[in-house]
Amino acid sequence: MQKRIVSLVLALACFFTLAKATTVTTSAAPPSGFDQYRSNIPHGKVEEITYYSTTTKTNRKATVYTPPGYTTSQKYNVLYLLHGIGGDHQEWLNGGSPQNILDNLYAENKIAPMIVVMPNGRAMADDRPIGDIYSPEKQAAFNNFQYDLINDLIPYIESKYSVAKDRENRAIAGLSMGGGQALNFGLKYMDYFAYTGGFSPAPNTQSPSALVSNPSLIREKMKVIYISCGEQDSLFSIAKGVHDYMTQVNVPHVWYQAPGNHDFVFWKDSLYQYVQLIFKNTTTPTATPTIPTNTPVPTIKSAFDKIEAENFDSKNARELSIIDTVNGGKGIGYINNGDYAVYKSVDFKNGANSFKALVASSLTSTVELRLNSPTGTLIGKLSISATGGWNNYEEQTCTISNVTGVNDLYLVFSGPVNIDWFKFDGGTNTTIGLGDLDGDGYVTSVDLALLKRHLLGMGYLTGESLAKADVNRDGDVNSLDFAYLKAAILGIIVDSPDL
Ligand code: FER
Repeated sequence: MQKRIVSLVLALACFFTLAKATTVTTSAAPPSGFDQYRSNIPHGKVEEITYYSTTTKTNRKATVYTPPGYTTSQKYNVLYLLHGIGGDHQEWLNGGSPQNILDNLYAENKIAPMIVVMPNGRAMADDRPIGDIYSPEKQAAFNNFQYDLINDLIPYIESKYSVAKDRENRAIAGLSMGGGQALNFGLKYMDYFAYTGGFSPAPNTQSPSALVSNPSLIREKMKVIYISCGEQDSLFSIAKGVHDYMTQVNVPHVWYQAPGNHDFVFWKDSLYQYVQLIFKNTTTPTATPTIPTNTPVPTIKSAFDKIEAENFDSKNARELSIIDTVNGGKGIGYINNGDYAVYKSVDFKNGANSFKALVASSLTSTVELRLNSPTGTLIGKLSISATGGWNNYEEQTCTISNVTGVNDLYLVFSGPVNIDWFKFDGGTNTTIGLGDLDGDGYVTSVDLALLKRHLLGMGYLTGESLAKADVNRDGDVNSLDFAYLKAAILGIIVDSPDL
């Protein structure tokens, strides 16, 4: 059982890497069409609301998106999504297609249900973006909006919509001036918000040390802090400064930088990422960022195909190098006692029983085959007999035992040998790509949803997708697999077979 779990851990290694890191860099743009209207899916509803503000003593407007199938029999999370210096409550709707982005993500089962409230963040009597939009009064109104938000807008929304009212059900985010507001207010009113996102935050962002004046409290309370900025944005240094400072004082956050400008192309990408991070259940109340979705499953190679010796992922050796072999290919040579070479994510499927390598050597030596570390489980030992020369290649074999599933393979050498390729034999062909039920190359909440549907009898997995659902490889697809997969997606390393 232990080994099976190790397989899962390896299969999802990228998740765990990200779970520990405070920095996420992704070059993955959202899939094309992520912001386009799709006619064949359910749609949310967009409406304009008017509320009375005791802060400005005026009626103020906001745009509200309710998700597909909104019903008062359910309580919803709320995201407060803020605009930039030249915008108002319609800016996101006009430029950012948030309704399409969210509709599409709901259809793919990638986000938790949420209402999105897009207010006017310029809290002054005449809050239109007219005249000098940079004037000191207008900038002050962006700061003043915190009082409107806390005292007027949130109470209004919570009285008119079916809303869950805990801090863990409330998120804030914004672009540019709104990004500054989201960071300033999100980290100031942590009793109100457990998630904040600053997209290309503007100079209204507090200095990093003022913003993060209490790192330990932020660590304790915030579930997601997301900061992003396009690399060509003239305001890049503001976001980067906050990111660097948070890294320095050890405040977990998600940082997204990518080629991009101060525009909606970048903000739409940021929204797409941010909404997938928020309102995800974590099993502990401590503040760690939830795990980004769309993390690739590591490339897994079959143990039963020829593995070219020179394609090692890493090595521990002074001299070991890639050599030309007589057949025109490549191999490894210049090996000394104690050297090892590592081949990551080799899938032994249901088990191998022999090993074969094309080797050349004028001397005798041994190659130990070990799993997951240079001193890990010994699955076989190849005794190299002299082949009559460093260019006289011949196949030599040994028996193999004690291995199934995906493992990192360590070749541990006792002395010199040249190796062209190697492979294993004797396994039966079971499935790779554990947990990736829909076969899209990623293990995501979509896969979890498919498994859940299967277990509830709503949509039956078959064939390869069923095999991939047996994440603990015990031969059954059941709620234990669901627990493992969920834990893996949440970034919890499960090392106990008893859960
Ligand atoms: C500034 C540059 C940009 C500034 C604000 C912005 C307050 C905001 C830009 C935006 O919201 O798009 O110097 O000062």
